[in-house]
Formats: sequence, structure tokens, C-alpha cells
Amino acid sequence: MTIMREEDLEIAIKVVIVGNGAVGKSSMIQRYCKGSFTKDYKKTIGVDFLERQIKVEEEEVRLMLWDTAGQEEFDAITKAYYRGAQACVLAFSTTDRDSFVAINKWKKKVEDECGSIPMVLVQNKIDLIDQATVKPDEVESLARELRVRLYRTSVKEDLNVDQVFNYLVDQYLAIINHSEDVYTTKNVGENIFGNPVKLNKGDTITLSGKKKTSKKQLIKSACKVI
Ligand SMILES: Nc1nc2c(ncn2[C@@H]2O[C@H](COP(=O)(O)OP(=O)(O)OP(=O)(O)O)[C@@H](O)[C@H]2O)c(=O)[nH]1
Ligand SMILES: [Mg+2]
Repeated sequence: MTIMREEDLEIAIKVVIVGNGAVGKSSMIQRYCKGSFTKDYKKTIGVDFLERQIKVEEEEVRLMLWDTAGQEEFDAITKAYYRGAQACVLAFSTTDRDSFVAINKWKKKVEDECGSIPMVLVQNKIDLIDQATVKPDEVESLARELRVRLYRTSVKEDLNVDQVFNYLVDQYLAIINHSEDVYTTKNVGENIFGNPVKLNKGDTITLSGKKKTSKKQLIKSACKVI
């Protein structure tokens, strides 16, 4: 028999970063995970993956960042990698109006696969504000319309990148902590898992505590996706 101790478990969050080509998705992940920035543009072919472990209120959280290709030629293959994502970054570039217009399409594409998950709108390359092709108020109204928080980042200058991921982690933890509350509530009622208010004999109750995954499970699930 294997005894699994609490310290063997960790919270793992799969985050997908989507948006048009060249908006800075790979650069953002590279900045966040490796602390570096490269000026040259090398488009992502298909999908890439990096991870970073952070500590949030004494909890180890492993962020698995899925970097998807923004170029249209890869549209068909990237979608499959969204599956199982628990959070999403919708990125566009300050200097590329098309990438701003495409945000709705990216959001829908992710929601088609993942349903409603924590998302954030990121206006990258804010260091190039003098070459902006989008007005601040139209960006703010898109964020309001989509009901997502807006962050203006410069991956180049390392501005606001950590904040984007911290926010998503907080959002995700709030959701799982809430599901724990529901789980421990005596009166299950109509909860976020869609269980009926009045339980009858034979009803199925969906139980879900804090989602912690063992390292082994993590590797297994990552392998499945690849
Ligand atoms: N000035 C400036 N340039 C940036 C910033 N972030 C990324 N870049 C540059 O923008 C270009 C594209 O960056 P990538 O990270 O490769 O873009 P991507 O979104 O991953 O592109 P695809 O992989 O094709 O989808 C690169 O030349 C980066 O150096 C930024 O904040 N400011
Ligand atoms: Mg890329």
C-alpha cells in the first residue's frame, strides 16, 4: 500500500496563453519562467511549454504555461492543447490593431474547449505606446465587455508580467477554495457542481475538494495532453 502524504501533493494550474502571432506570448512566458528577453522574433511552431513553481500563502503552486502559436497556419492544431486549462491569458499588442480585434475570437476558441475559466486581457508592448494603434478607452471598454481584468505589460521592460500570473493564480485558488466550502457544507443544496437541492435516494453527488495532484499524476496528465 502506498501512503500519500500531504507534502507529496501540490496545486498545479494549466494556463494557456493565446493571441495573434508576434504579440509577445512566448516572450512573456520566457520572461516569467526564465527572467530573460530576446529581441528576435521566432514564431512558435504549434505548441510549447514551460513551467514555474511559486509559493502562495504557504502553498506550493506549479504553473504550467502552455505557449500556443498565434499564426493562422497553426490554428487547427493548437486548439487540442487548450483542453484542461484552468486559466487563460488573452494577449494582444499595442502596435497591432488586428491582434486587438482578434481577442473576441481567441476568447471564444478557448471557451469552446474549456468553458468558463479565469481569464485576463493583456495589452503587451506598452513600451511602444507612441506607436499605439489602439486607444486606451477602447481597450478598457473591451475588458469591461468581456468581464475580464486588463493588464498593460511590457515584457521587454519587465513591467506587470508577474502581476498577470499572480492574478490568475488568485482567481483559480478562490474558485477551488469555494468548491471546498461547498463540499464541506452540510446542506449540499444546489451547488456549483449542479447537484440538486433535495437529494433523493440514488442521486449522484459530485464531490470535489481542493484539487491537488501528485507529481506522478501530473506527469501522467501532461503526457496524455502531449
Ligand atoms: N518592444 C517590445 N517588444 C516585444 C515585447 N514583447 C515581445 N516583443 C517582441 O515581439 C516579437 C514577437 O514576440 P514573441 O514572443 O515571439 O511573439 P508570439 O506571440 O509568441 O508569436 P507567435 O509564436 O508567432 O504566436 C519579438 O521580436 C519580441 O522580442 C514588449 O513588451 N515590447
Ligand atoms: Mg510564440
